[in-house]
Amino acid sequence: MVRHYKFNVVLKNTTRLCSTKPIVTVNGRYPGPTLVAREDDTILVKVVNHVKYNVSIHWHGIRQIRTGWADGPAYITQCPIQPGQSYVYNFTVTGQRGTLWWHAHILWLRATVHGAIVILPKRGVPYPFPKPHKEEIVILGEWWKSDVEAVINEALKSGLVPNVSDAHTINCCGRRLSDRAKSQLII
Ligand SMILES: [Cu+2]
Repeated sequence: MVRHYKFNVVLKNTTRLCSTKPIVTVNGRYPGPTLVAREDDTILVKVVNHVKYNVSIHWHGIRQIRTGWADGPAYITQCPIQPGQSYVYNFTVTGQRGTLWWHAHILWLRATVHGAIVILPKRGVPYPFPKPHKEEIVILGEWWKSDVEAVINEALKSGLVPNVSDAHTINCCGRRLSDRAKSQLII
């Protein structure tokens, strides 16, 4: 089966920790849409870039068998998708199942451009563990109050480590880290 997805890369004003900033998203969503496929399916994702940054998307953990050009690392397996341009990722999922994720693979856009990939086993084939009572996707992320591209650019200019995030997120939402938690994380 072929599964079609359309990823519009767009800015979206988003509020966290009582402040609002435009973030780069897929289809205006943070985290982005979930891809669902069954083993042996082909996934076609048309990515249309509506933002000012060059963009590429990596399908993290997918074995790209003879489809290396669909892997996504910008300047390695493809030229990035330029503003106003589009690209169709085309790959088949073989020999693997479970939950993976996709993310932007250029600059620091992956901070907000990411989502889950659910690969179901072939029909009649169970997962290699007892059937769960319920399935839930959990996506852990980090949130910076400032623009993430500014954070990484500042670090590259100064040669110092990038500023730590202001909060962690679980499926989009988060709480500010206490100073104590923050210092524990910086070790
Ligand atoms: Cu990755």
